[in-house]
Amino acid sequence: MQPNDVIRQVTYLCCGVDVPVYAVWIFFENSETSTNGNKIPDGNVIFILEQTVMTIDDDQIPIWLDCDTGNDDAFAILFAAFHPRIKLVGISTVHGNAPLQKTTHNTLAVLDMMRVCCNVYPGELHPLINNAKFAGEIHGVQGLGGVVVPQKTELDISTDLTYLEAMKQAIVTYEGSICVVCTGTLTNFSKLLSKYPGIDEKIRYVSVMGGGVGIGNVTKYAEFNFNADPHAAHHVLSAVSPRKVILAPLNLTHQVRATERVRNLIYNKDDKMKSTDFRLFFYSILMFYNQAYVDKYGIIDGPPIHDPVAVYSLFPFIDDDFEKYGYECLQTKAEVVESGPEEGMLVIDAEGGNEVFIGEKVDTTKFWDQLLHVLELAEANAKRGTHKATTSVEVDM
Ligand SMILES: [Ca+2]
Repeated sequence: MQPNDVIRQVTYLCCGVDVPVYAVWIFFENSETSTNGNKIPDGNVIFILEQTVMTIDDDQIPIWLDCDTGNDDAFAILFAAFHPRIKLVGISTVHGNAPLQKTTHNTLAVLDMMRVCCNVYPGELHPLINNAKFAGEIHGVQGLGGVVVPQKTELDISTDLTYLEAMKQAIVTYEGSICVVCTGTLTNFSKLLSKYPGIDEKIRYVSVMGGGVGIGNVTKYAEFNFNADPHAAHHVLSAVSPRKVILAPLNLTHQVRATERVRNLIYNKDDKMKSTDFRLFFYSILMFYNQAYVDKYGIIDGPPIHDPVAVYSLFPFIDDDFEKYGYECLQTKAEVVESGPEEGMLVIDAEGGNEVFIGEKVDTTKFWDQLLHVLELAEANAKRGTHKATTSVEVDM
């Protein structure tokens, strides 16, 4: 092996349930053989140079993300993977914005694009009882409208465990400090509670994007995630211990709009620093999402960016400082209507259910400042790698 054989070093930020590592992969070009005489195809990963075990900082929050990767889930993944306060320990995927196969593939593609290696476990194909319903009007038929992700991803799903076993292992590993963030239907989390009764006692908080107080988006009464699997939503709100569930309902997320000003801070074609392909990816899915909200709801001042708000909502609780984040919430018993015309409706001041926190307000300027900072960190990580083009995306304008 000659030094000039090494043409690229790609640093992946790796995180897993067991041992997170930084792995440096060496690529070869112009080499016919390695030191042991084996043929080496140009450009393939052949060797892990180094692994450095990362320890969790006291200030970091271990998070398991359960998502149905559509356009706003992609921002939740970005936020969870790169916010310095967060250690993303694993991801499970679920049916929701699109069929499971697509939400899983989108998750892998977003991680690939950001050069993040994370264990991804496919979860449930269907709701507990109802037939699956998808949100193609908002997220596109593929679930990630605005971009065409590669058909083949570098990162593959993890098959060493089932998603339930993997979630349990992560929760046991980080018992007492781990938070689960659910940004899709609650089918997976409901199944986890059923399979491992009492496991919620080991979780610090469960932050959920879902519900609406007096408002809906798929029906007059119900928000999509709760409506798509109302039985799972009902189960989660009634089964998780009191004051562990934090809801980011429509009332809160509709305050966090990706306005034109925000969109131009994410991507600006006239600014060399802000006109990269990396930024174009997020801008493109945001613009598709924006148009969907204009067409379906007549919202013209920017789409609500629901899912990363569920990640962000953990901070006021973990820091025990609502004022710092301009965060306000309601603390009440809540439940979800399981069937009928009000299927999926969130009911507050309910006789049933446990006490939950329902977000009412957040300082949106501080939220966007943090998200834009995280975007910079993610872009810097992606730039460190010069990976093969299989991880690039085609913008579908
Ligand atoms: Ca979602």
